[in-house]
Amino acid sequence: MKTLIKLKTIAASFTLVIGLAINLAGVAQADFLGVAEYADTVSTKALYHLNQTSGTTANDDNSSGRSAINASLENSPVWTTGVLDNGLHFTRNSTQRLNMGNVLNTGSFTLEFYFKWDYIYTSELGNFFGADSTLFARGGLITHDPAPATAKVTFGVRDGSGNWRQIDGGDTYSLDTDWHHLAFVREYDAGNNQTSIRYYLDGQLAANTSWAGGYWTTSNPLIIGQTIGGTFDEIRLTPQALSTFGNTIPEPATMSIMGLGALMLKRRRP
Ligand SMILES: [Ca+2]
Repeated sequence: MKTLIKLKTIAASFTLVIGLAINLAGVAQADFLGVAEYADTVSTKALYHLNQTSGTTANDDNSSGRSAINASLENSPVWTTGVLDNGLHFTRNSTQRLNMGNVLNTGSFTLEFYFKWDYIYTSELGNFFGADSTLFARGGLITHDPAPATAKVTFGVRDGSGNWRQIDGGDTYSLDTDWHHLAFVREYDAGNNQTSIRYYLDGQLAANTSWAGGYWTTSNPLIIGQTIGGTFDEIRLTPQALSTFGNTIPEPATMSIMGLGALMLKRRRP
């Protein structure tokens, strides 16, 4: 009996070690999966679930009763499987894009989406989004590791003098070819005349900077895609600076340690 108990203890310890290893891997990878679509609210600017299968309009979910801002598919991006139901795919180095119109016209905003990068060539980079001509705000991939296929994300906006203020993904090659949640935030504090920009990967702050003064304004449309290759889903624009994003959970590897922990607790009961 003693031997059996000991074996059980060893087995439990072994399970713990394996579990921790899986958990650490999960933290390092930090993937998050969407578990539910965002609910539209009156404080949302635009929300695209991208669940259509055809057509050249991405319908804004304005079920809260606010005015709809439907977006236009230009140059034939392709409806495909997303992270939650359907999504929209853009071919690398093409002109395929989603035109959201003049929507980046608030001092503070949060643009977020799920993205699954097509890794095909080592030179494959590009913008997630941008505002045409003056490019007053943009986010994309600037460099990536040769192998495995991981890339560094950049986010920049022009300050009040027109100079670029840019953050580069916390100097880590953090984006791989799994689904990820990305959020780009500009916050303008009118009382202190201070502007901040932040980039979040899978709900975690990855890079930020701030400066005294304001920001460059534009009436150009917000364009999603156009150069980058990959699939977008669940695009949401909020005219506020968000720091939490609601509907994300740890990837299954991280969830597994929670399951293992629960199992261990159960087994330790007399
Ligand atoms: Ca979707």
